[in-house]
Amino acid sequence: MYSQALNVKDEQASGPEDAAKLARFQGIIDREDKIEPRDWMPAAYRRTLVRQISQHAHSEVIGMQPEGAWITRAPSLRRKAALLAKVQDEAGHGLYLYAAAETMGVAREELYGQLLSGKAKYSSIFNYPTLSWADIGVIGWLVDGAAIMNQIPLCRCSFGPYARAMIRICKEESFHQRQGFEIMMTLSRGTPAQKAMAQDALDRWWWPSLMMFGPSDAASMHSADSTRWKIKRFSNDELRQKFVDATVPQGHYLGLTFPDPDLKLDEASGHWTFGAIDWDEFRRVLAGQGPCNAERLANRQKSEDDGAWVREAVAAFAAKRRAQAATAQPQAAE
Ligand code: BYC
Repeated sequence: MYSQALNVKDEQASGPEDAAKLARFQGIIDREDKIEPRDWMPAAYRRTLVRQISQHAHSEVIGMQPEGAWITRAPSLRRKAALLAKVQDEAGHGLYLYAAAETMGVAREELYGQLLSGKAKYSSIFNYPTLSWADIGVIGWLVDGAAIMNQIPLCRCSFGPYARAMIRICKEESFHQRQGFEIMMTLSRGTPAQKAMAQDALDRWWWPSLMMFGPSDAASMHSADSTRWKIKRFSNDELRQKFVDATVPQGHYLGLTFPDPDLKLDEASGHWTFGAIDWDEFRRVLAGQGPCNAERLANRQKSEDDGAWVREAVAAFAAKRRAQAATAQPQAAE
């Protein structure tokens, strides 16, 4: 697989992309077949996928922190077991996604480096703090709900390894969403203090959840290419609207209100219209100035440093096994 990926790189390095290759490539996409790592692809397609898949992987890994902070404080053994499983799933999603990015010939260490240096983005949503147990419910309900809305279409993405990784990820995200909604149901049917906690969490997480879908279509610089290449099947605004339409009735079912005075059902279209998103806040968070950006990256750096000895030990062990195998083989042949 690695040599296939190198072939892709070599081909890209060998000169301008000719029209015949581009036509073949776009033909595969237009027929709804998959582009595989061994196939020729334009450099820009590869760049976009490495960018998106690795940022997605970073989001899963950084996304473990806000919820991980509540594992020791979960209110019951049942809640603790479910939360632990969810956070472990997120580590697994990160691994599938880094592996999908690696099929394009980029080293995982390079991608980690981009995250730690602040060069690569991860989802804006994980730069907000989890202040109460209700935040764990809201993350499952809204954050995983938004993630599913965005990720189900990615199961049909044109790049095979990404599409296949997304199928399993989406199955697990669906469990995550349900466990979050169930926490919200319990809290909103609980004591007045529990219901107030659920409402406060919704108030704080609603707008950041809408920002997860990315800038408005007019400001989305990658959408045109990604749509042509069938990486994106729906625009940022389309997915945001689908999410609002699906989620508002759920919130009303919980007996909660949304922190948006402009939210109303447009009877003619059947869609919920909503107020203006604070794009300045979005841009600040992306620029590293959200409430928790520094903390998230510092924690990630600490894990990287603390794990260095494990990586060294694993590499030394693997080298020893290789050396043993090399000396053992001639004897076995005698
Ligand atoms: N946060 O041209 P655009 C999860 C960036 S994890 C940060 O529209 P594109 C979960 C964008 O990257 C959820 N950055 O871009 C885990 C680009 O910057 P660069 C993560 C954002 O790629 C644990 C620039 O803004 N999901 O599910 O066409 C627990 C311009 O945007 C954001 C994924 O990663 C943002 N919210 O569309 C629970 C899904 N939005 O790269 C849950 C895969 C935009 O030029 N990714 N940017 O520096 C995608 O579907 C697309 O990349 C996006 C953006 C829709 C996010």
